Amino acid sequence: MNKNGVSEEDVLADLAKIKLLDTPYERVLSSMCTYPHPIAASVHQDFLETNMGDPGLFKGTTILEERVINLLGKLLHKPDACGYLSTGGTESNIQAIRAMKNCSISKKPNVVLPSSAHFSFEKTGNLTGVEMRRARLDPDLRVNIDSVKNLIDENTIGLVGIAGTTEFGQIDDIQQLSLIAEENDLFLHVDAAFGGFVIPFLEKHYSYDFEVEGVSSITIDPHKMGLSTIPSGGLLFRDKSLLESLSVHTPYLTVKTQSSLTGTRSGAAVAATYAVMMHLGMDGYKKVVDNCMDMTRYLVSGAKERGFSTVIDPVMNIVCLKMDSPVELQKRLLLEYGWRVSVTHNPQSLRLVVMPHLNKDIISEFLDDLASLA
Ligand code: 0PR
Repeated sequence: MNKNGVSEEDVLADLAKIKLLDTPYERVLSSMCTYPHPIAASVHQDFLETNMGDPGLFKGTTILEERVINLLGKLLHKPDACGYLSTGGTESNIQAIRAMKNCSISKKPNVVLPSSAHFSFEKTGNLTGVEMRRARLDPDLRVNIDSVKNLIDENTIGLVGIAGTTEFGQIDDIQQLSLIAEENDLFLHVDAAFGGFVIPFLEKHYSYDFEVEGVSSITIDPHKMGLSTIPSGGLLFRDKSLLESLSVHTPYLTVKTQSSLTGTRSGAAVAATYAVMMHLGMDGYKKVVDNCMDMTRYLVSGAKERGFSTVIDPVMNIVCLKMDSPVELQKRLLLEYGWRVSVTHNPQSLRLVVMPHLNKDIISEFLDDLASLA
């Protein structure tokens, strides 16, 4: 740091220049995040100093968190679910597995999860010491139920299902997983980090949340399709005992225990999440998802017209185009046109996430650029 401070004007000019290096979302088809809704952005600003790590000091913001958990619980068919707002899907997944471990007696615990599970479960395994056993997928990229059954042994403490896989946007058969969990007396965690704000608003009904009896916990991220500010992740439990198993004593705080992984925690994101969920309501989110699905269909038909085909018919707003060497194309799309796309490896494809920051003009331009290179 300099001895003398720099003028506010100079600092802001410096920041504005550096921010130009960030990719504007209008060129991004690889992200599961987007511009926060304006109400979330402005409320975030109003609550910047609040800290959910010491809730006794911020009683108002704590009420907002309780309300958000209630709103998320209603969205997931369990208004009395308990939980908290985390920093995102990674923290929620870590905590869900940690809770399973804390409520089990096995000395060498393992969890069976789809091989499509997000890489946060690799971190989870490393941190918790719980072995992550990856079940293979069916051709439609949902987890293979026999493979899950075969991996269960006397040290298995739980299962994981994904409702909106990161790469392909596929939804595992949560009802089947629930039956296996109940038969074997296992916990079942559903990772709906992305899908949680999409699936309830799709035309087709999927049973994937607390509506399914065996589901014990759910990850759902407001900072993805919930249009809230970063960091806003959700972790909800059916039973209090799982959440309580995460609590530690906090001798010098305004409260006696804390269950979150982080200590100091953003109340701004809590307030922002409350604001956007209240403001949009079910109808507002339905419009957001309808728009994304409309753009998804537009992208798929445009891609097909240009000779491409999809790995699966998109279930949600993620499109994967079959490709022999997607990495090469990914590089050229960036270098020649400035597009950010991602790739999948198994099977190989060019992966496009159709977020609310896109529109049909952007998609048409992208498709023309793609066709010119392929
Ligand atoms: N679970 C699922 C199903 C996810 O898709 C993700 C993230 C997580 C958990 C972890 O969530 P956090 O990143 O909030 O901890 N999925 C995206 C990914 O890793 C996140 C992302 C967002 C990636 C924006 C890129 C990006 O620009 O691919």
